[in-house]
Amino acid sequence: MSNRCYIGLGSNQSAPATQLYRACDALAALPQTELLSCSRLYRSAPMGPQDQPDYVNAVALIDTALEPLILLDALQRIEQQQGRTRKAERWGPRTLDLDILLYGHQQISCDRLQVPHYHMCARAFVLYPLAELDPKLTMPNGTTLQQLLKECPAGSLEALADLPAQG
Ligand code: A4P
Ligand code: MG
Repeated sequence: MSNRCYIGLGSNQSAPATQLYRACDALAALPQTELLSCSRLYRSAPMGPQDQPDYVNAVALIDTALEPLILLDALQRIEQQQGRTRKAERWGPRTLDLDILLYGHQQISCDRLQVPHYHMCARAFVLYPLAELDPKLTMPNGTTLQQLLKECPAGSLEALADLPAQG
């Protein structure tokens, strides 16, 4: 069975846009997974500690037969392959962050995985790229993406470039 999943991509180190392009290629290469679409890239000021570079973010839509925790393992491997080192500092700089935003309409809560991704509903750098991919999206709890956008100003968010189309 396949599941439509939205993946949040973020980077603020080592050529962030290039990191996101590479990550999209890596998503497309995952087993039992098809990359359906990617949003444009967006730049925004860092949320959290301010003494770090601006972030580049995007959202990708995949269709996958990988179970949620297997998908999480795969995403963490991609992060590691792209030089991510986990530090104690919360919300610190990183070469690549891949978050499972939505996994079909499932709500998942276990030690390693919280879906929908916590705080995604109030983050402009998640909601605006998501709206590009599916403006009519509804959260598993019934809240519409349009309702969330109304309560989430774009702030410093700025659209940059298209990610290349994937077949
Ligand atoms: N985890 C739980 N749920 C999930 C999920 N849905 N997807 C667990 C992915 N992982 C999930 O993540 C810590 C643990 O969360 C994982 O081991 C997994 O089991 P992490 O990637 O190691 O840590 P983190 O990313 O530093 O922590 P956190 O709290 O997830 O950070 P965020 O929320 O990702 O924020 N500013 C801008 N403008 N743009 C950004 O993208 N990102 C951050 C990081 C800070 N400021 C930012 C941005
Ligand atoms: Mg993360």
